[in-house]
Amino acid sequence: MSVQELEKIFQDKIDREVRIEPKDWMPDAYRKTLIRQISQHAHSEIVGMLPEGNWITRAPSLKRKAILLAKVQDEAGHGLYLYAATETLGITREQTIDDLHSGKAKYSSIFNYPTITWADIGAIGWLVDGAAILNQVMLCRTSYGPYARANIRICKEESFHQRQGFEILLVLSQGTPEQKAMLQDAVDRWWWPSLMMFGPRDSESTHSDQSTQWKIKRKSNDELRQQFVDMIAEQAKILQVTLPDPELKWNAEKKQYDWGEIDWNEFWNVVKGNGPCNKQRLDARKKAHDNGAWVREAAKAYADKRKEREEKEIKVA
Ligand code: BYC
Repeated sequence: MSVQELEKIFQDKIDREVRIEPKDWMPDAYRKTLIRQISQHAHSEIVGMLPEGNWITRAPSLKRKAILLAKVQDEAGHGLYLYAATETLGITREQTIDDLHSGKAKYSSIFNYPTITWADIGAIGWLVDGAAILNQVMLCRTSYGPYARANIRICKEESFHQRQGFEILLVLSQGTPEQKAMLQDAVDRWWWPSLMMFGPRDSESTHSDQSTQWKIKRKSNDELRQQFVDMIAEQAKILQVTLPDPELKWNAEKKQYDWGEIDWNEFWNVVKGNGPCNKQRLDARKKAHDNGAWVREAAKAYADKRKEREEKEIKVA
């Protein structure tokens, strides 16, 4: 069969909403796009453990500490489902992780900002997990089976993450003037970076058109961002916080919020590696990977021994 015929069968499947599975034929560019996006998603989950992990030892109570520990562990689990999904596309986990460490692969810009106060942990749950859910709910229906199924599991845990963040902030919003100020300061710092999570404007997005045709993406960067603003602007009223955008205003005609301009220079600067914590995050990941080398060696030695023993047993039988 010619490549054109195979491509036609592939696109027909996508158009009929049939999921693509690892052993199905797929165009090289589809495979490459998925490896890029799923591995970057996995890296975001793993690097994303660092800003919150920073507060595990300083959580204000035993209950808060237990919840935060569970959340950070969930993020590790998400990373693992996603690395496994990436491997189904024919790339090794080692290569994927090397690409992160060498700076070739990206991870979400949001994790390059510092967590300065306890309110930042609430703001991450509310805003960062809130933004991630909108994107990941869409990805539950993405055309590649293993990625869609990983996102279904992720979303179940992610909704708990957002609620725990909102609840942290709700408690602060009913606290002392200092606590209220700490809440407002965290929202001021996390609002714009959260909007940047959805990626560049549609007109600047390099992959969107093709990814939409392949149904990897089902909503555009700008559509999801607008959905996020409309959701958060309402929830902010309950927390009695102001979102730091003087242009934010309900537009009754459009039935959505109008809002100001993202600082795209800041976004690209962070994406290119020059954000406040990029170096610190990558250094921490590399150090953790190096420190874990002996665990990987021991696991491999054990697996080799087991295989050898099983082969011997088969021979004897
Ligand atoms: N940061 O053509 P575009 C979590 C890059 S973690 C950095 O629109 P696409 C959590 C983009 O990669 C979950 N780079 O791309 C964890 C591309 O560059 P390359 C995070 C960005 O792929 C712990 C270029 O800009 N979620 O929830 O069509 C604690 C052009 O963009 C960003 C995911 O990872 C960015 N923000 O659309 C708490 C979702 N945005 O690759 C929470 C999975 C864009 O050509 N990813 N770029 O060098 C996606 O859904 C899509 O990849 C995006 C971008 C919507 C992000």
